[in-house]
Amino acid sequence: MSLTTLLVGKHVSYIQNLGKNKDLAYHRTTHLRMNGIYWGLTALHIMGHPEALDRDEMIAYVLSCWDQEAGAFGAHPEHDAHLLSTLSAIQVLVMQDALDRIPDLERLVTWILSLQQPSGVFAGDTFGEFDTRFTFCALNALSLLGRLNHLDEEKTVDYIQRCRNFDGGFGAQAGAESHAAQVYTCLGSLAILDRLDLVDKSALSWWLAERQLPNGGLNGRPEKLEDVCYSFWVLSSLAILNKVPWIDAEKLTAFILSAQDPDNGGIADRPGDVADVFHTVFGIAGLSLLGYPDLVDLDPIYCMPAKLIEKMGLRKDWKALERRTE
Ligand code: GRG
Repeated sequence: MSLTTLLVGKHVSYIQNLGKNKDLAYHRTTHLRMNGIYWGLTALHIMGHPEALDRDEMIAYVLSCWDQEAGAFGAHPEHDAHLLSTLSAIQVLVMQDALDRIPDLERLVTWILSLQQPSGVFAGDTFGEFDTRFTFCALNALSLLGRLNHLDEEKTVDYIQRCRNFDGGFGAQAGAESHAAQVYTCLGSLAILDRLDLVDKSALSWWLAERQLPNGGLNGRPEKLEDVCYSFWVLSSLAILNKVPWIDAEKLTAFILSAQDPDNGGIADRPGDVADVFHTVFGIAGLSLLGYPDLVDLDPIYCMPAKLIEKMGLRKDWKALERRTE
């Protein structure tokens, strides 16, 4: 079947149905539940259906994930706090205009800052794994909370610089291979801190543009397969660098649309695979940055509705493609 348009109605129902079927897969993904809510709600916002999920129920769920011992959010009730779920919880509360419902803002800020390591990188939780994903989560969260001024900026920027490679890209840790998703976290972090002057924009833009394969899809690093999620990690980075036109938009749009499930809705990593909410949001986010008709503008740094970020005074100097009208 040839898929040439975005099946908005199908994707809205797909997201609405996600929490309804409490099968084994549902229970096996509790560690991703808070992220899943953020992915679903963001996709709904970008498709122009922000009210398709029950607001009160969602806010109550987010608050039920507050880890009283740590002073931050877990992914599910009774789970330990983690930066990934904490950022998602904050993003959901921002989109639901309920940031003032955070049980203890001061403890939350203190917990986030406590995860910074002597090298400047952040850990995801108190148990130790660290990389630039968590640095980005910390910066994004502190920025949304209006508390960036509490950060040791020099130490933070210093570590990100150590993750930059000869090809212009960034890896997960100092010395690690360049990867498009890590480019997003490092570039997004530098953008939030207004330190894009430290980036080799030309080399990085070339490296990002070279992620497009002959079938139109993007990969995350050389010699790897295309995946719909890179439509966001790569395009958002190019938008920050004002270089989205370096991608063949028509071919990438066709690739993303071809990965939709025409029966049950949702978007998969690539055509023919099973859809999931992660690839659904990042496919739709990519389409928004490509100017796909009738979608809502997405802020590529915060991966949230652009208008909301602008209203909070956090808009930076990025550029997506003009929205088409046909
Ligand atoms: C607010 C959008 C947003 C994000 C928060 C958690 C985070 C910050 C960003 C995650 C960035 C990241 C590292 C995503 C992983 C993407 C991915 C599919 C990685 C797969 O890596 P490999 O090595 O796949 O399995 P490849 O494609 O290289 O074969």
